[in-house]
Amino acid sequence: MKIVYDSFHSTYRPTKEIDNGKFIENPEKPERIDAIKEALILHGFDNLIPPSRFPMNYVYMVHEEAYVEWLKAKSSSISDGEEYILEVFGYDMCFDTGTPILHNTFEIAKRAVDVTLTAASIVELNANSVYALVRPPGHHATQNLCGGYCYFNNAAIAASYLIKKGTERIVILDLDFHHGNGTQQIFYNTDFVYYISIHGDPKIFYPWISGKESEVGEGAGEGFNLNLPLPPRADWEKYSEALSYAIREIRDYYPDVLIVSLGFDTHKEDPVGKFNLEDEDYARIAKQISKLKLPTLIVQEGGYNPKANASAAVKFFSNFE
Ligand code: SP5
Ligand code: ZN
Repeated sequence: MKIVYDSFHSTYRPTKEIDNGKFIENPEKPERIDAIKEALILHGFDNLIPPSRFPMNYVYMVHEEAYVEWLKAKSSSISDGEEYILEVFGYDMCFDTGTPILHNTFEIAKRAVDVTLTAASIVELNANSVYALVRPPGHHATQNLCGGYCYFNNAAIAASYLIKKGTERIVILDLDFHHGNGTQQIFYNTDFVYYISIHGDPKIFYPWISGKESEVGEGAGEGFNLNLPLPPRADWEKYSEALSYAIREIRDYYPDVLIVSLGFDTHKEDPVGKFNLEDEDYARIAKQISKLKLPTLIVQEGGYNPKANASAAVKFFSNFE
């Protein structure tokens, strides 16, 4: 397993967000990712690759110029130590109050894109699986809005990169606890990318605005968007039904590359997600995915308990070929 990792992420430390009108601690912290890195190294995964730099045009394949410019200008207007949280919806290009802008948000979000594109470029050269161990996450970021701790949609940018390089069919399998509203939006009307997501039912859980089974894609994309919402406290018994269904869909579609948006906020010890998966279940998930024998790019999304992230990641990658 090749892992692409950039230690620079640890300089990015948002501290707060607004939930229910109150400031709460922001759980999207460096420790989430570093706990995974340390645990994987301890278990013999020592193939850590630093990112190369990629030009901004790959970001522009997914995100609107006005949004990218806004994020850049907003970041540089914030002084070191300050955090800006959305004030005026529709003026600020963010859809929630959980996604602060710091002085280095733009730079760090671009570095996460570089990590993901480096991983994508290795998959392209025929490695069977590569892990982009990144933060901040990406799957909530839409064409022109940040949200859910996400600024640039790492997985969507990787998919667009691979398509530009000649890959014709891609599946993005999103296993984060939350629906990837951004990734769905970006590819909703195209059949190049088939988006499949298993997540907490948006009638109850963030992001609320998307993730229903009835969202199947439109135009050329009709039939290339599959949402599999699950109830609170779903355990392996419930989860595995949805996963088996998703795996069958992927096998039938037979993509050239599989991208997995992997969130460990499905773990029962996660403070944000509300599923009941256990360490051993991540071994089962990995086995089912690697049985597909597809070139696979795994992109880190959520997961907010560093200890649970670490044990889930060790189980996952020890069982992934
Ligand atoms: C990438 C990712 O996992 N983003 C997740 C963002 C989740 N934001 C949490 C929203 C919290 C909702 N709080 C519910 C109200 C209970 N007080
Ligand atoms: Zn999540």
